[in-house]
Amino acid sequence: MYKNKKISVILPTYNEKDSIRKVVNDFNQLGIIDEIIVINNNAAAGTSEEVAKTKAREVFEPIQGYGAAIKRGFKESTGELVVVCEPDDTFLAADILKFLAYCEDVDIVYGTRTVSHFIWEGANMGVFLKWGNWATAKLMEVIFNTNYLSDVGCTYRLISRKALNSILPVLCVNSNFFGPEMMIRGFQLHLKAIQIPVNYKDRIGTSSVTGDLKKAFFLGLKMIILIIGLRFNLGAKFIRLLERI
Ligand SMILES: Nc1nc2c(ncn2[C@@H]2O[C@H](COP(=O)(O)OP(=O)(O)O)[C@@H](O)[C@H]2O)c(=O)[nH]1
Ligand SMILES: [Mg+2]
Repeated sequence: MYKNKKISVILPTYNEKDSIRKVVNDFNQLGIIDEIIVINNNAAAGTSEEVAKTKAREVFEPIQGYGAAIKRGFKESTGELVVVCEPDDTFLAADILKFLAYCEDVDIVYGTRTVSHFIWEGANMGVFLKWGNWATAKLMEVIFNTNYLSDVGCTYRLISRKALNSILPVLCVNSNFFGPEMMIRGFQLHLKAIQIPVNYKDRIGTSSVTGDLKKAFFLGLKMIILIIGLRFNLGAKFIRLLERI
């Protein structure tokens, strides 16, 4: 609970068998989280056994993709404040307190991983990823005239139930570029948002998205196409096409 508001944490999982128990426990130990929901997205064998040792509730989402997993988590959550994070131990559970500090001022609080002093040694945020995320965020900031943005790939975020109810029906992306779609839809709905620095650490286990530079480059390119496409109000057909490439 935060000021009498129930807090839900959503953790999508695909390849985090070796870290998920620790991350769930880290959130649990804060003593303020009311529900933790793990969305098992055809995750690695052994994941369910690890989740069963924690206080989290596990839900299975058969549609593959980060976006599909998060949308399922949003639908399953019951809190007035809903937090999305990752179970790969790249983020600090305690940073949730920083998100909560802003939740009365804005509808959505986004994390950013590109502030140098918050990037830990060994974190997957080298020159290419840092400036690539920054530049794509600047493109979004300029063409949608948003407030200050410095990352499009940070998956640690908080949204209020009221904002979630308005944004959920318009979220379309099922794949890895769900994050920037959510940001743009929020701005288009005039939801108030701010981006704040979060600690970014080395990952436990292997990344299946930005760990590979070639994959990260093409994901960045898709994000740029998505941003420009949504500026021209291209719809679901455009997104499905972009997801198939
Ligand atoms: N690659 C991938 N990640 C998924 C999928 N469904 C959910 N995820 C989650 O997406 C998040 C990002 O994946 P990760 O491998 O950590 O990529 P990175 O953060 O770019 O290093 C993790 O929390 C995954 O569990 C999926 O179908 N594919
Ligand atoms: Mg990750």
